[in-house]
Amino acid sequence: VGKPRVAIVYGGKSAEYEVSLQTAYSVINAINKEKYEVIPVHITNAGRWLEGKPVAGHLEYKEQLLLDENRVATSSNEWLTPSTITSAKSKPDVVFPLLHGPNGEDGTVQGLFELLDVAYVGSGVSGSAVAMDKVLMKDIFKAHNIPQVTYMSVTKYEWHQDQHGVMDAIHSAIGFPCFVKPANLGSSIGISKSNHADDLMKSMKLAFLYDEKVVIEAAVDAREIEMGVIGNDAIEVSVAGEIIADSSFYDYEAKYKDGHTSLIIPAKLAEKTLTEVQTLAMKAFKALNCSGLSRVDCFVRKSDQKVFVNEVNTMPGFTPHSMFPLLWKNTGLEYSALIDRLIRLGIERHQERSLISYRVE
Ligand code: G1L
Repeated sequence: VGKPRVAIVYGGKSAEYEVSLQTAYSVINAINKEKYEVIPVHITNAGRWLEGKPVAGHLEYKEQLLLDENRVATSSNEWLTPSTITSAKSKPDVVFPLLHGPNGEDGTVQGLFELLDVAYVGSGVSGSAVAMDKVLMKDIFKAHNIPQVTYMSVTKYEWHQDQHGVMDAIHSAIGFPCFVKPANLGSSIGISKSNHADDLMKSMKLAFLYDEKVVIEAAVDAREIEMGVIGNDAIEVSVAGEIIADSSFYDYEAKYKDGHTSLIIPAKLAEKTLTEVQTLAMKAFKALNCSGLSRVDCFVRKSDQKVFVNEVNTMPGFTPHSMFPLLWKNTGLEYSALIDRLIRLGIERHQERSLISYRVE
């Protein structure tokens, strides 16, 4: 019996292409190659899947992950085509999908792996899909009585039907200041803050450039606290970390996207508040049917320390310098050990599910 084969899938047709490549580079260099056979799979910008040779040693440059098409066997991506589901020739034992955006984080890639009956790291179809849609996510939190800030959602259709009616509804249900966000984007693109009714029209138009559905949230004066959750049925939560945004950046995107933030780990929180956010993080993970891992982002209101969940990210930043791995490092799980743990969780989930899958004897 050889080593388990781990396929690291990265690239893809999204704006996060570069981040994905950088993350794959970090993961491949950190993964225990004595224990696993590591196979790089590059999804090019054009959407082609290229499978490389197993990575034996340390990668010097991330450009090595581009896998020049000339050096790839034509049959290399056979396991990805539905007609070869049953031919296990090059099928990996587990896939590590480092993909973001419309083709990687909304459950579609997870669905492909389900059809191929291959284990993968992270949440399944429903957890991935729901966490990608802020409205679905919030509606589920509501059904579970999970505390969150006041919100409402508007579709582009409703907006075009009656802009002034929608503006009035936001005014009375949410008030100001509020955040206006496209429902479906993982990053901060299209998000803006409205301090007055005058800003709202502009914020709504901006958000609708990026999605058919928009969510409007009350802005609370709060600290931003994040935790990592790992596990399948039995789950564990990390220490809490705090994001401090550079207040000199007015623009939401500049503030959060371009690294104008600092991370404080562990966050300075009262024992009682820490327990509250950690319990909330695990509840949110369960409510969304997550598995493997998620980063749960919360608010702690400054005036009274009340805690709210903000969102759950099933595919958080994952370089050694990202919040999620740093939280676990601080909790006692180093990057390599974290990767090993997530791979085993992916395999375990697949094994458990295959035992109950539509078996007729
Ligand atoms: F496979 C995991 F572990 F579930 C996983 C998948 C994707 C962890 C983290 C990520 N992150 C991303 O894909 C990214 C959006 C940060 C680009 Cl690399």
